[in-house]
Parts: sequence; C-alpha cells; structure tokens
Amino acid sequence: MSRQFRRSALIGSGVAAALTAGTILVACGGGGSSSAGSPKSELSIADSYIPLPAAPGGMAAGYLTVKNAGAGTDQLVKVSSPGAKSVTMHRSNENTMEEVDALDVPAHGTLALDRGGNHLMIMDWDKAPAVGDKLELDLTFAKGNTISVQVPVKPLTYRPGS
Ligand SMILES: [Cu+2]
Repeated sequence: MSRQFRRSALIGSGVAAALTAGTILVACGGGGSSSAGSPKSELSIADSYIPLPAAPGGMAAGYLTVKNAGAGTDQLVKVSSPGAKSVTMHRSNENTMEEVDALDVPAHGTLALDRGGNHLMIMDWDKAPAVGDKLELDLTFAKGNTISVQVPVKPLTYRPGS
C-alpha cells in the first residue's frame, strides 16, 4: 500500500515538473509549435534466466539485459508474473541490496540485471520451479511499453553463454 502511494506521489511530482517546464517555455516566448516529445526508447530483452532456487520453491533471482536502441532514456518500473505472486527489483551495492521502484535504462545503452549486481527477486511461485521450466515475466517501462518474456529456469551455477 505504502509503495503504491509513494509511486503515485512520484508521478505527481513529475507532472508538476513538466508543468513548470512548460511555463518556462511560454515565458521565453518560444512561439514555435511544441516540437516532437522526448525521444523514444526502442527496447528488447536478452540473456534472461532464473537460476534454480537453492531451496525448492523458495526465493529465486532473475537476470536479464534490457537493450535500448533508441535515443530516449526509459525506466523499468514494474515486473510481474502470472506464475509468481511477488517479483521485485533490487539494486546491489557491495554486500547489501535494496528494493527499488525503478531502474534506469540509458539511451543507446543497456540495463543489466546480472549476478552480483541489480537483479529481480521472485517469490511465492504458484508451482515450485524445475530446470527447464519457463516463467513469464511482464516488464513495464515508464514510457508505456510492456514486454513479456518467457524466462528459462537454469541450473544454479548457470551463466549466460555457457
Ligand atoms: Cu535482492
């Protein structure tokens, strides 16, 4: 509940900032037609996998790479799954991690969720995962794109490319 509230509070402040920016434009007497909106992102997902949880049916990490071929930045703002009740985004620093509401996707760049870094945490699976299973993850981005990926469950020690 409080997370929801915080998110809408953030959206509210974003709107306020946009209004302020618009006011400044008018004050400057630009006069020209408001040109195209902010540049678009062009997103794709690669290298997604879930290492088999150490405890059967327990908490799992999720890894993937978001590639952005567009000139606009974006943000991963929500991840959910029809097969697990809880999917959260975590940022890692040294030996600690914290849950975050959004992860940045740079323009012409990548957002990497990988071992030792940012990651997803997946809990409350409907059915205990096994190697070879796939879990659908639905990724929602700030600019309105939603991308669904079928993420394979891999052995605990798997690494992409191996
Ligand atoms: Cu975590």
